[in-house]
Amino acid sequence: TKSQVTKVIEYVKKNYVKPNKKLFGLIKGKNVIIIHLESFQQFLIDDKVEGQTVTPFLNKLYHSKSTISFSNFFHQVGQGKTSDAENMLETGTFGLPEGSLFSQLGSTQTFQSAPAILEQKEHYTTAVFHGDVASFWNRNNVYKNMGYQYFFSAQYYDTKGDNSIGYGLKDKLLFNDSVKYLEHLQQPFYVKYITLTNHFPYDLTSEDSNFKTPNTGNDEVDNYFKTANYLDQSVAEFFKFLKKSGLEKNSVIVLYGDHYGLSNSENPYLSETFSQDPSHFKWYKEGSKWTNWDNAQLQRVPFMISIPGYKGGGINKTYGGEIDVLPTLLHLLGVNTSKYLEFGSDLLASGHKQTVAFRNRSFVTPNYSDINGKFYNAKGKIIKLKGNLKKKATASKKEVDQQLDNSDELNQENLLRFYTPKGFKKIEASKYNYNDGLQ
Ligand code: GP9
Ligand code: MN
Repeated sequence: TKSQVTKVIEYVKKNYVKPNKKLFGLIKGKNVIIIHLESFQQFLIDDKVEGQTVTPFLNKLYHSKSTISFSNFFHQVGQGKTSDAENMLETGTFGLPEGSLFSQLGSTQTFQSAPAILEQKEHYTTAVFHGDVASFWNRNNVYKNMGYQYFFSAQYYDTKGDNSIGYGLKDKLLFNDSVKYLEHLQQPFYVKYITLTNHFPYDLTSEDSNFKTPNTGNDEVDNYFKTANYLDQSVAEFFKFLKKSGLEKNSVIVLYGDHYGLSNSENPYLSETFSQDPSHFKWYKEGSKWTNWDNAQLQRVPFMISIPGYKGGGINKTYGGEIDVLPTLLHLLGVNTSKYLEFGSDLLASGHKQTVAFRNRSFVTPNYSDINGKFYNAKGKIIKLKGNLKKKATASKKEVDQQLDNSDELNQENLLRFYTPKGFKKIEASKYNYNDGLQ
């Protein structure tokens, strides 16, 4: 109702963080290519197993001066997994406390999402490329409500036989076989590639990879490195195409990991690989009892903004998460976000608060974390809260609860029906037809 939306607008206004003046509009008018790295965790960057560098291309990109890379960026998904990550990045709101917002609300939800904002404000063409069927996570309906103009899903590619594995088309083929569509999109375009091959249980044939896996005794953990290496090769091939085609000159490539690949129950097996590259896992005391704080350290995922030709990049240690991507990206594109109801804030702005809320209301900050109700210091030691620290931790907990409560209210009550930012035109889902054979 109207009074509920007024309350949420008040909350968002109070927490709005102004853009970084120097960087606002840095990449205005460039093509934006989002690469969704399926189940890709940050620890893979710069990791080595069995004497092999797991992701050589992404490592180079991460350390490049033309990339703004984040080293303390966390996923914030719930049970919606990939669809929660998509929801956060496209709308600046969290997924739901249970289930998937895409599945439960996506067919009838009012969005004010990135593709619509960029088409209306900056005349972008918008498209998604994904090798699974259009109906997975109800995407065919959600994307029309988000205002995506095109959705090149499975039926646009030859997914037969060995071309697919797991949920669909292999990543190298997704990037390769989508070129014929990409090159016909009117520029500037905002496109998203959702990869698939690095997905549980991380199957991959020996024709597609000769990466030597470790021997932890857990198949998923061992195979995870192989499919991550394959994904790295897929992205490398795509960047080669962007360079050769000349597209890279006026494009920005945003890469993010959508959520963890290995679950908490598999992490102790994973920790057996740490001794192969101890400098990479400095936070872990060899042989120490594995704790929930250790699990939290592994919830980091990459967030990299590759700006070919830019020299001002570097590794940014700011603590943040997927909820912060939309305001960060829109500001870089020169779009004012103060009127949109977004619950994160620009990671490049001085006013950004470094409290990262997980969907289950645990949270991490640079100095302390609340993981499932236990408090840890920055080194992972359980601490008793008292005095000033207790005050700060209580304030952080309140911040997390308010951020999630307001986002949940907006989504569960579909409050954007009652609030249209000045200058924003409501999205007309009926305008879009993805020729996917679905209704
Ligand atoms: C399939 C894929 C699912 O379309 O996106 O990924 P998940 O949600 O299982 O991480
Ligand atoms: Mn996923």
